[in-house]
Amino acid sequence: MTLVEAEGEFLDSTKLRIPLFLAKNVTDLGKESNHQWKILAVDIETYAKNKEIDPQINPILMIAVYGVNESGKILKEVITWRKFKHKLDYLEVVSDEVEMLKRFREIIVDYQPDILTGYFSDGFDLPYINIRAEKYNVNLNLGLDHTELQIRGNQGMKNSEASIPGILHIDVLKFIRNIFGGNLKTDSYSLNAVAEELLGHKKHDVNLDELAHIWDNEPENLVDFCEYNLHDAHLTYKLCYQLLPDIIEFTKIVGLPSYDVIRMRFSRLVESFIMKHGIKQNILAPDKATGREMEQRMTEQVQGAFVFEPTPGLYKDVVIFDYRSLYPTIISAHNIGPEGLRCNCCKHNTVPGREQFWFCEKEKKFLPSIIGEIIKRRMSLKRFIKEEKSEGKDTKILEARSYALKVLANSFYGYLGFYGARWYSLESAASTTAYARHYIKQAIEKAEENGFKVIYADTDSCFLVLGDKTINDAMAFMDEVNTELPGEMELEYEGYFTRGIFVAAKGSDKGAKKKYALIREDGSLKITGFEFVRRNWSEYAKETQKHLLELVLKDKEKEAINYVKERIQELSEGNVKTSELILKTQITREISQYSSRGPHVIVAQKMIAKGEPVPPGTMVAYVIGKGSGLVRERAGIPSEVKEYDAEYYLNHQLLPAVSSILLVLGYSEEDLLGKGKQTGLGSYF
Ligand code: TTP
Ligand code: MN
Ligand code: MN
Repeated sequence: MTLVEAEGEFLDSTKLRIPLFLAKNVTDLGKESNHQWKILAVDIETYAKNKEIDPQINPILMIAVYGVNESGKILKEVITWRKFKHKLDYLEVVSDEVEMLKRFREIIVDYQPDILTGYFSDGFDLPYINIRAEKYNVNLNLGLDHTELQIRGNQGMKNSEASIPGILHIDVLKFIRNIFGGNLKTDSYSLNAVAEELLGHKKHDVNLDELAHIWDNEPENLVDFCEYNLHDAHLTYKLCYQLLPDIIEFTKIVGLPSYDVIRMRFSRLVESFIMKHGIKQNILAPDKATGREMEQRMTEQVQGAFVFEPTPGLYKDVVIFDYRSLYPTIISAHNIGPEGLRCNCCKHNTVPGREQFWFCEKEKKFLPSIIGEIIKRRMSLKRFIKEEKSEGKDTKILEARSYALKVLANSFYGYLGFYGARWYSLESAASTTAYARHYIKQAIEKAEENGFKVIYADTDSCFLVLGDKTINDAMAFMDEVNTELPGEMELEYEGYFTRGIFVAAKGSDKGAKKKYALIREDGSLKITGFEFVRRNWSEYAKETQKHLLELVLKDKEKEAINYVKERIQELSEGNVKTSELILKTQITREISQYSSRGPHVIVAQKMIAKGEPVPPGTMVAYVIGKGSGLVRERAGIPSEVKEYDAEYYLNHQLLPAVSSILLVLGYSEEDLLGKGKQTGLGSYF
């Protein structure tokens, strides 16, 4: 993925679709290649009555391709084999499925893309196409050496991988799922959700469940599906085009072909990264463990991070500091790794709290020396993001890249303690967290010495209350910590918040960990751990919680209490739309295999009885209806529930969503429901 210069000669290439060059000498010019990649995206729609996906039985109905060539010309086409009246200029209607497959082959061979892309094309589009082509003996010799599309993996389509010799196949979903997705807010990696978040694209929805019926009975209505098909190919193209710089970045860092990089998880990416540098530095890779040793490793654990328990309450003027790339900078600064462990020369240099371990101080060792590259890349990227942001540019994708680099760097730590690692070193992993605990405790101590009250700390961050001090004082404290830190270690200022709330853990008066909400001067919120980020809560409960947090953080306590009272009243009087009360649970196996019948299983059975299939993976939506008997038996399909069970929603959704927050204000559930004696803010009314 960089520019190289090659000397050599052209050979006879009649057996190839491209020229053949034998390079005798290749020199890396160390420059970015400005090659314009020719990308072709593909997407298929299949016949699936009752959501049944079976490539042996069900035909492909349409295939869409979308690409842009070197001179900017767009190729967009949908091929189908059902004749109907239409005015679509991109639609090609052929006589049957066989002709469609042949035409698909022809397009790819003519177009000769550098990259063929799809969304889950490893596990759906390409294996499906392949199975259909095999069935009809259509030769899919797409490779630049005339070889066929290759599908690897024999545990069914979902787990397969598709490749074409000479053409890079990028399954965008694989890259998102393995490397890029962690930073996304969406909890679904569907094409629509990902495109919406990364590209800001609006949905183009059709009901795919109807496609088979329309294909059979109302072909004149196929237009929408063709549009949809092309739209998906187009979105996939855009995602691939936009993410390609990131894929290339990772390819360069890790030193493996892009094809492999996007299909790997972080633990393997890290090892490849290490091996790449090992080759450069002439370092022999240790063998992997086997047998007993492997089993032994699997039982071992290290002590984790330090968390400072918060005291529930509402705080003013909160400042957060957080160490930048903490574990990676510790590994680098303290030369952590198997090679420097318990050297003969530095016995005095023991790890805080782990006096049986020490690492060499004299000579920088292999592992800690290479992690710096990732830290530096991320640092410069973060600077760039800041610049772009200040110019008002969208930095979503850059931030996802920064996040991916962060995870890659953090995976070093996980790797050291991972039983399958070549450079396994439990002592090193344990020492990394020991140093981390040491450094966060040190920051807390310093903060207190400087007169700040520390209200919370987790792993590498600490939350201070300014009190009678200023932000400048806090910055001075940070500088003081930083002057004493080794290497690239640095405590960073994360932000100032006008207010923050910490709530009690369930059934306890102690503060919950990793659960708080803060508000910035501009009114934006930073919320961690509250229920409204989870999906088994109704929109109504989530919305109430979020709005309540906002009011409380904006110092509108009286309004907050009134708001909750209004919501309770509205809910109790049956005035909430059932669409806001929908609960969702995913079905993970065949319904017949469920022994316990939760509400989602009961509703799934109702759906099946109505002729609507519920295969594993379906998200079942339901509402708890009013009536007598068990709650789960009153769960119904949302559109069929006339009256919801207000008491259920009050006790299991609304109150649990708000009570811990109100407790901080000195208000109990009884107070709200007007039952017991009012305390605390009750005096306002
Ligand atoms: P973070 O502060 O989230 O990460 P960071 O310090 O590496 O990077 P940043 O510059 O964005 O602050 O977490 C602190 C440490 O916790 C991190 O260095 C390693 C560990 N950690 C993991 O092991 N796995 C994870 O998924 C995360 C988020 C952190
Ligand atoms: Mn950090
Ligand atoms: Mn942190």
